[in-house]
Amino acid sequence: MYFELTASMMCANYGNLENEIKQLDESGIDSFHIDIMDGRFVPNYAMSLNDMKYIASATKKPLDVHLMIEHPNNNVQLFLNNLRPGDTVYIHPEAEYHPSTTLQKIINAGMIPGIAINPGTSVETVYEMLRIVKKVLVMTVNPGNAGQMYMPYVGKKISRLLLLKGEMCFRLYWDGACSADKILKFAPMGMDGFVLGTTLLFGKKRSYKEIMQEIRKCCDDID
Ligand code: S6P
Ligand code: MG
Repeated sequence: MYFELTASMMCANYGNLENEIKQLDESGIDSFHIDIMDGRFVPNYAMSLNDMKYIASATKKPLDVHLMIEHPNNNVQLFLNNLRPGDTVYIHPEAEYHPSTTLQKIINAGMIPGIAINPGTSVETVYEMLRIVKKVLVMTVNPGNAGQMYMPYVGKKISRLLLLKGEMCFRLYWDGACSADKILKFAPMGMDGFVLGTTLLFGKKRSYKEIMQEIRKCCDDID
């Protein structure tokens, strides 16, 4: 089966970003995941608007922008102005008073609207938004850093979201500590894609192409 595999660009080598993008592009990655952090909603600063713009200029593949910022409604337009129709923008509903207003801005700009759900956020609190969005990003680690441990209690929430997916018409994605065994376990259950970071793709002694071929082979074997 085919699953969307997206590269978490906060894990890339910024000493040679141009080459990183080229190598990832050629490895068969589907999209580039851009983690924007403001040091307030999460205790870290990661990528910036400028990083996003550069990556957009260096690839034709879609961007998957994950806004981990407080009150995204104030600044989402800055990101939307620099994206191409069909790119995805995820907001965290916990970070906004009226997240549906922000989602509407994303829709009006021609982008794919998404929500990211923290490990401690329950399905009930985002239920109505599941009707608005096209993509749901389940955080399987607390947001803010790469290289963290998977939170096993999120598995139950994934099962519940998978039951709602058909009726509500969204696609479900995994973000955090994505390993081959997690793909093998959760992909057959109905996940649509995975964000690949340091666990599976970055900082290894092998090329992105070699690693991606192995992951694709794994995915092909799933019915
Ligand atoms: C975390 C962020 C993620 C990570 C990615 C890292 O706040 O949203 O996108 O960058 O999950 O992957 P890994 O395998 O290092 O946990
Ligand atoms: Mg992310």
